Amino acid sequence: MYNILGRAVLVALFLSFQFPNLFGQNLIPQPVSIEQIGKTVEYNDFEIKKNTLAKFPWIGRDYFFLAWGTCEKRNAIEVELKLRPRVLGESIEAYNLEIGKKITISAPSENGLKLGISTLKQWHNLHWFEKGTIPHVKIYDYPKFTYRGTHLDVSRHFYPVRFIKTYIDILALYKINQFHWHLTDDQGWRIEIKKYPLLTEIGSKRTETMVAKNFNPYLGDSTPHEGYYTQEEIKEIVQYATDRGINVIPEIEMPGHSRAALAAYPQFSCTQKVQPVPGVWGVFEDVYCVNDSTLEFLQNILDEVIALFPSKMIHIGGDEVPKTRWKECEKCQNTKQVNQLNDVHELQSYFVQKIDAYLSSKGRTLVGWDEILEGGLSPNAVVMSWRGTEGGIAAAKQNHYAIMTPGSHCYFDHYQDTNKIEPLAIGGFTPLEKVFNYQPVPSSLSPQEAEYILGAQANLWTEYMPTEQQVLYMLLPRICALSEILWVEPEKKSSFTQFETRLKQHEPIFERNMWNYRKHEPKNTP
Ligand code: TNX
Repeated sequence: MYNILGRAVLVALFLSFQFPNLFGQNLIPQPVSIEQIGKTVEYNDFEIKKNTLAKFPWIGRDYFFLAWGTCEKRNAIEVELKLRPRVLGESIEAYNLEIGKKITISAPSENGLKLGISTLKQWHNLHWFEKGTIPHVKIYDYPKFTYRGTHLDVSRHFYPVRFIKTYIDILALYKINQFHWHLTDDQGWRIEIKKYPLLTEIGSKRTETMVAKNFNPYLGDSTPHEGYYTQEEIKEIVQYATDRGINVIPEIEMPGHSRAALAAYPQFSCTQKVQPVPGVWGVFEDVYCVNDSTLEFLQNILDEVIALFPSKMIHIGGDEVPKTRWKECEKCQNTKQVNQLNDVHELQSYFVQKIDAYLSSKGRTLVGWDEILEGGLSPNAVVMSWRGTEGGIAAAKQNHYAIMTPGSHCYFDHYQDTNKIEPLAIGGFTPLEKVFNYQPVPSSLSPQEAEYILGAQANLWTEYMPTEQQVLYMLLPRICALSEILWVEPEKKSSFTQFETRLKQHEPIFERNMWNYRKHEPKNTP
């Protein structure tokens, strides 16, 4: 008996060793179910029929050929896409993918179809070099969380449209469905606003940037840094992301982190002093002055933002707002008095509530960093919890939606290793395994409260990422770990070692695409 069992185990081990790559078992994130039917498919290239292309115009020719990189069709396999009814209680993002004599993707929504395409694309990226017969498989898949986000700060450093598309390609490959675009901050305003041209004429340029961490004594690089996206470019990016199943959430920072805007329009600050766009990092005391004319200015900006971004969620920042100026400002004190506010925290809350009411009147939902909890949470606000998980917990307990992005696990501007050769980063320590072990739903929440945790997000603040290559190095491969925890139910999650094995097979994808990445060295390698 022992012998037979032993043999069976050995055979099983041998088989899994022989075919570690087959049947989609190297996919990230791991699908909910993969069923193998038999060996049938001779696979070379795929062909999407013209009528399918007509029905789903977002699979344009470019996208298709980009995805599969082929011109010649030898033994082309037909790809068919089908919208099907949603099964009761099923995730709207579910999809079925069958790789057989033909490839069929069916889903209850277009986003489901796009997720199926993403799996197919990843699978092909992993296997394109293997010729021959592959097993007939059926995948049924859906995500654990509806909000699977990644952020990018383009204020501290600006990156061109081409790079933003690459970034989106990577997010789509790993089924991230929310791109949080941090478009404004102290060091640069990066979105064209037609009504206020100085925002970009003045606010998108700084004369220089601090070298490394030379705060004191200050050392600048004497190199101007500038850039912004025109409204046409924004539309192009939004379309590009939408085609790949990604929603773009714009962030317009207020009332803090607003020095670039105030450099252009100092009349909306408390002191009205003209100050340049800073090239040094930090939190600045000059913020928007809380009065009606500032609110009108910001609402006009939001009007243009809303017209460009179909996203239901609009992020208004709200973080790190020193109250120094407000305490001494006549206008702010007047606003406080007229509205019977007790302190400056309530003044911040008043400000956020005004913006919340405005966005709500336009059918949008306000998202803000967890400081928006201070002084009372605005009725419809969604909280992005960054200073730990407490903000998310507090929001959920007040029946508000929350997105988890704690510095401890989701800050991809933190170091990935303690070694001395890592490129300069802001600080912290967030290695791959830590991201993989993150569980977005805090254990202190009841099952009902847990429903308010929409998901999680990685943040890439770019103070210390002056180049595209550095951004990618910080993103890859940690985004793969985030993707896994946002998609897979915790009880079905693989071991970290198994994840490492899968990840190794993704490195050639990064290399072929010339995406810079941090090579992961599994600890258990002999
Ligand atoms: C805090 S996270 C900030 C950013 C910085 C980041 C650096 C947040 C809402 N505010 O302004 O870039 O730390 O890690």
